[in-house]
Amino acid sequence: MSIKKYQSRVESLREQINHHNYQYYVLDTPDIPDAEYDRLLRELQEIEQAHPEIISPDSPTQRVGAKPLERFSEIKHEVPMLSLGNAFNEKELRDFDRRILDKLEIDNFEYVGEPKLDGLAITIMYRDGILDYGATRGDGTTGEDVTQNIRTIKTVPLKLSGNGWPKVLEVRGEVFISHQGFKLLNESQVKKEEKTFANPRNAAAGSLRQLDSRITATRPLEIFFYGLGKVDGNNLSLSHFETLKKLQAWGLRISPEARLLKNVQACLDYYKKILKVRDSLPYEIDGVVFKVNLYDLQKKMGQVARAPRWAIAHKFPAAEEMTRLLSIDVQVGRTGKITPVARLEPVTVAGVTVSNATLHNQDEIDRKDVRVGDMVIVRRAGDVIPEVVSAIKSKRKKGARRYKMPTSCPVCGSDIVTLEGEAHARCSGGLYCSAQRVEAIKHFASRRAMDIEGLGDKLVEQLDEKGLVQDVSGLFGLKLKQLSELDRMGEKSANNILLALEKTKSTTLDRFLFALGIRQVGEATASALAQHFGNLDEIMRANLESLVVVPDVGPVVAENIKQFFRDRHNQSVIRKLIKAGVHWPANPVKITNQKLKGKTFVLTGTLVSMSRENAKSRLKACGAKVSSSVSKKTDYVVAGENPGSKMSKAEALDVKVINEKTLGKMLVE
Ligand code: I6G
Repeated sequence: MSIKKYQSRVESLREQINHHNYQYYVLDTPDIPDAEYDRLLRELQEIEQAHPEIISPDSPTQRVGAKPLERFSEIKHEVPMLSLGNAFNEKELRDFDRRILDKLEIDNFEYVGEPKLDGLAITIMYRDGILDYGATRGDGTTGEDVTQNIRTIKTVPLKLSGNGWPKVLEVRGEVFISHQGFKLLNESQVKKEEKTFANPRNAAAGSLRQLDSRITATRPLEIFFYGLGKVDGNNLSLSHFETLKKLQAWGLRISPEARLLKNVQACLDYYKKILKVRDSLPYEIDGVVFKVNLYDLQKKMGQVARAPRWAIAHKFPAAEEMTRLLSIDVQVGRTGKITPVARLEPVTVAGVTVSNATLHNQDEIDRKDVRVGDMVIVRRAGDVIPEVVSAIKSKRKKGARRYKMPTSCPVCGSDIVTLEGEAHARCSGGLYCSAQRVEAIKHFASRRAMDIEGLGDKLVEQLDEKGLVQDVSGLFGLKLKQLSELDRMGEKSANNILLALEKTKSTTLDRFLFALGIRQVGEATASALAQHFGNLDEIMRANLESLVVVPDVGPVVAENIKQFFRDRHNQSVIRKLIKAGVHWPANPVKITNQKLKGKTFVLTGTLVSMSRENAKSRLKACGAKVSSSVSKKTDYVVAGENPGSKMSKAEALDVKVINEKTLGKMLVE
């Protein structure tokens, strides 16, 4: 065959195969027999083998996997990958709808409903219609580069079909394995005498995170696309539903169950309908997702922490099973919280083997009257920790005794105390208790906190057992020799840990605050604190009054923050961390928009929640002017404690006077 001839044959074969892939995988309506499809693919493979120079990365033959990787590299998501808030019942869904109605002040808008697959979120970037890379969700900001694996998924086009796609198109979806795929995969694992998977989700996760993509290529991974990341070069559409239709036209498989719904009642009907057909769907779902359809409205709703305010997952009821309660142990958490854990005869609940479940606290155990030896009902809901729901008293053996929690910590022997108003008991050992110490270090090193690569839970446990770290600051004093003498640790890995520690010294105030592990201070609160105060000193010095001004911080959280920073030991750890070189940019106040542009503020009296300098720089960051005297041109006078004459002048000139709390809100909203 002449070069020209086989080139045109190759093009024709690729086109035909792509067309049949689209019919088969996206539309679910194959238009040729399998044998004919196989013949076309084989012919293309043969020509490409004979002329390797014509192989292109988007050829349909290029899905077989590539050389194994040593590790995945990281990919930063330009548009963060959010997670979804949950509604567990009708009321919570109606509350969600009400929040939207109130905020948008309209009473007529549509939703889109889609099933929520029990899989893994991924993002795929297409540039000029060609698959560029694929990444896992990771912590929402940074994921792992799993391009080689994504390329092996037959339902992922290597090249988009049709036309009109934007130059840069990042699409998001859920990777999963169907019930049938799971069954065949486990049968094949048994045949190969390899480990079987507990459920389709684990199988999908294990397959997607395979370093050897040739193995991934043998796994029955599938995908549904449900949204967008970064899009450039073309205005895609005005609504989510239109986007879904476009994605489908470009060969990206969307859920066949996606529906446009006219109001919250239609959402509730949709939920019931999908719940009814749940067991007959070929894949596992754990609820449905509702999204406001119009992008304009989505934009107006915005997001809170890491979840959009315009979307929600309405979860299906949890699965429940019966099993025997063998014993009750207590676990000590990072903050000393004591949790009774039920050790159970293993039972499969919604596809997952459960042998431990939480009993929450002594009150719950008393209320449910759960006793060792009882047959109990265990519930598992999605990714939530399984719990013991109730005991079957009719099956209780004679002599079964009520359970009482120990009065001293099983790890350090300190007293267990229950503070007034708290449901949970706590070990009073503080960082003397190795369980708390270890958990605090694990948290500090974790991905969302300081993100110390390679410093996993097992390693932290070893460091503690060998007495190598007394608190988190000790990590930065570790020596190569100490690390390389640990189990399963060579000099190279030890060196990598030291490099990772060095790297994490350069951090952000948000991360650092979260990493400290202050009770009830999650990522969102840590961020709010960093943004509000601007620097650590002010947070450490803040009193309760000034803390409660911060969004997300109520009196209990404020008390926790205050107590944490009042503690001498914590102060000393922070000093040691800073001395070791941990640092962050001086002022993380984000100049994100100019929402107060053109407004003039005057400050009077003593501000308690932030220093005057900080208030000024934050106002300026938002585009406002800060003036020292009140005039007719002043828009707001901020009155702190003991305001001076500026306050009376403001009143005389009819200038609006606001308090610090209102100022705090204006700065962050
Ligand atoms: O995790 C998810 C599953 C399904 C989603 C999602 C979804 O839509 C059908 N949509 C969004 C916007 C997000 N997560 C953040």
